[in-house]
Formats: sequence, structure tokens, C-alpha cells
Amino acid sequence: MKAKLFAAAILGATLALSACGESPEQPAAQQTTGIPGMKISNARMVLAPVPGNPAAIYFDLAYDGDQALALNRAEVKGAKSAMFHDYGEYDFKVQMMEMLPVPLKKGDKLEFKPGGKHLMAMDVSPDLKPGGTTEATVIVSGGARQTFPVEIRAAGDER
Ligand SMILES: [Cu+2]
Repeated sequence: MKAKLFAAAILGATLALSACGESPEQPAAQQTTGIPGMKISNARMVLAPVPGNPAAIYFDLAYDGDQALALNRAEVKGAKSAMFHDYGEYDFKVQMMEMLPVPLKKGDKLEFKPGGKHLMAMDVSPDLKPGGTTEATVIVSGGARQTFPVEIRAAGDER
């Protein structure tokens, strides 16, 4: 009798869990967030020495999804706009420029790092302070988005 009750309780909990997972009351934003197979880690924002100047965001990206994508847009919470930058040779000088869309296919790994590809946040709010966190969102061809937490560092901190 006791065992039967126990089993019923487990069954009840399982039902409740799956019902919760399939709940249609989830906000729409949560259902469209996340790019299947994409993992983003080690994300950090390095603030400019002068407050309000553009801040660079670096992160590691691994893609293991089946669909081929192109990465070309991003948004940063607390910044008016954000764009991907890369370094390239132009006019016989190496300089920072807008990044061309990066194709992503299964198994690709990409490092956004100092001196290479990075995400630049423009008009950064003074509310973004070293030691805090913000959120960035990458957007790929087709409009799928993935949001991830970003640690905020001061200009002189390790990048
Ligand atoms: Cu830049």
C-alpha cells in the first residue's frame, strides 16, 4: 500500500514536470532564443578607458548544429548598438573594420579575441560597471538568436 502511494507520487511529479515543460504560457521570447548546436562561453566585455567610448566583447563560440549559418549581427544590453569588427589590411595599414558575415558549419570553433574578431558595443551605458554582468545576443542568417551572459571588466584588466 505504501509502495503504491509512493509510485503514484512519483508519477504525479513526472506528469507535473512534463506538463510544465510544455506549458504554452512561456513567454514567446524564450522559445525563439537559442540556436541549436551553438555554445558560447568565456564572454567578457572590456570597457574603454574613457567612459562612454566603445567597449570590446570577446568570447568563444562552438557550433555543432546541422544547419549551415552565417553570423553577422549582435545586440548588447546596455549599449545603443553593437557590431562585429575584425582587423584587416586596408590602405596598407592593419586596421579595425566591420566584419564580413562568418559562415558557420557543424564542428566550427571561433575565438573572438583581442587583436582579432570581436564584438564592439557602442554608446555604453554608465550602468555597465566592472565586476558586473550584461547580456549579448548574436543573430544569424534567418534571424535565430542566442543570448549569453557577459562579464564586465575594467579597461586595464586581463582580457
Ligand atoms: Cu572594434
